[in-house]
Amino acid sequence: MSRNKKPSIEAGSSGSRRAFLRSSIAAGGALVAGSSSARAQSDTAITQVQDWARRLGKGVDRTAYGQPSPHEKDVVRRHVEWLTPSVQTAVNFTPLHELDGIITPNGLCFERHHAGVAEVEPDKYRLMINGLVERPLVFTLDDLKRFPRRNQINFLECAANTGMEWRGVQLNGCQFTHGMLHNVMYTGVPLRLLFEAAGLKTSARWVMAEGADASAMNRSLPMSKALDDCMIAFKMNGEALRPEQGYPARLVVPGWEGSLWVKWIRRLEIGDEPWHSREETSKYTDLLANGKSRRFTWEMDCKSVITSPSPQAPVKHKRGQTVITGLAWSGRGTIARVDVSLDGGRNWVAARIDGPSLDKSLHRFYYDFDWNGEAVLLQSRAVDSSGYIQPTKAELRQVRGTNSVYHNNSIQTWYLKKNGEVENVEIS
Ligand SMILES: Nc1nc2c(c(=O)[nH]1)N[C@H]1C(S)=C(S)[C@@H](COP(=O)(O)O)O[C@H]1N2
Ligand SMILES: [Mo]
Repeated sequence: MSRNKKPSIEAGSSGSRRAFLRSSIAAGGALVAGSSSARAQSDTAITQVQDWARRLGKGVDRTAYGQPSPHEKDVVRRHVEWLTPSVQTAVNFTPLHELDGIITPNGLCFERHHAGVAEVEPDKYRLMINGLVERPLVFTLDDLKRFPRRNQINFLECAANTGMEWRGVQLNGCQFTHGMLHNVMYTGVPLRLLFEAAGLKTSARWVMAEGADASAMNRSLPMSKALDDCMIAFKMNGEALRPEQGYPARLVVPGWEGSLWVKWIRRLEIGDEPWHSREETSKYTDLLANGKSRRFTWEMDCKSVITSPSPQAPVKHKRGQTVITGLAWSGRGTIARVDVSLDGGRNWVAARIDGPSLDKSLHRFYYDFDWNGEAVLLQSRAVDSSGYIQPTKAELRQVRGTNSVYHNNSIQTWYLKKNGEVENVEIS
């Protein structure tokens, strides 16, 4: 499947590159002003009074939940037909190419279920803490809402995100290659407070988090992480969790792989060793080149992707001022810098990070450039606050082989063609 495309693109020296950038900024301004002034003389969309200004607008909606403009009807989650044999053991993908900033709107957060969306009744919702505790406890939702709350913005990435690209290029669009990712502000109760209420025994080392859905999805979590920054969330971006995201409550495990973020959470059992459940043995382990499996790859490595231009977000103009934008994130902290390459990784220029730089949260970056209309091999490379540099696909394969599905955090290449179309390619 891999297509080793290597259009010949000149790699300029850094001196001439600086000169190019300087002149391109000036030229970019002129180009935009040029096309805009042509428009000012001939464009009836600005000279004529439009229909929407001739009559009163639609009245205030007095009851309903607000919806996006009908013109945005294509901004939706999508799935890949061959990937999901049933709608219950399924995944869909966040339309990253349509979004900006760092927050994922609730209705666009990708979903991953092992047994469909559990329809939990909030009145009958219960969370139990048992095992190595002084006082086993059962909380209602109202009980949980009486504990002191915390707000935090965190990304959730499924370990399988970009997994289909391990062996070669497969999917044309960052929605499909990178869209098992969302970034949400959660409101909830720190696990530490709930465990204090139950009283941990001195032998308490591990937590088993179990969901109320039919898969009873469960994972083992080390106590140190649980006490550090995990919480039971009941709100996302200010409103109640969506059913798809675990209504009425889910586990938040900042920076760690998505399968640990148990939805519809019903039980936290405290133990002194891990449980080695299905989702941490036969699944969510990494098969290495020597046939051995790596277990407990919890932290999500530093990663980035250009979200536009990208295969689903082609460039519509012929040349001139162009916004390159994307996302960068790391399970180990914040993003220190993002570099962008226009020539498949030979030369790099620093991108501009804009918006909040928060721990274990998506970061938004921009690179504003003057496109000369020629083919470009676009890449982004992130460096996190621990100093870790996002690897190339070749570097990752050297260490991990090609048997893996999970934890592919390699640099993505988009081939921007002269006609503005963008294709997913791999360069060697
Ligand atoms: N109870 C339960 N929790 C679950 C799952 C599940 O199937 N059941 N899927 C897990 C996986 S594999 C991922 S990647 C995330 C996905 O979270 P999302 O659906 O909010 O995107 O939830 C995790 N929590
Ligand atoms: Mo996942």
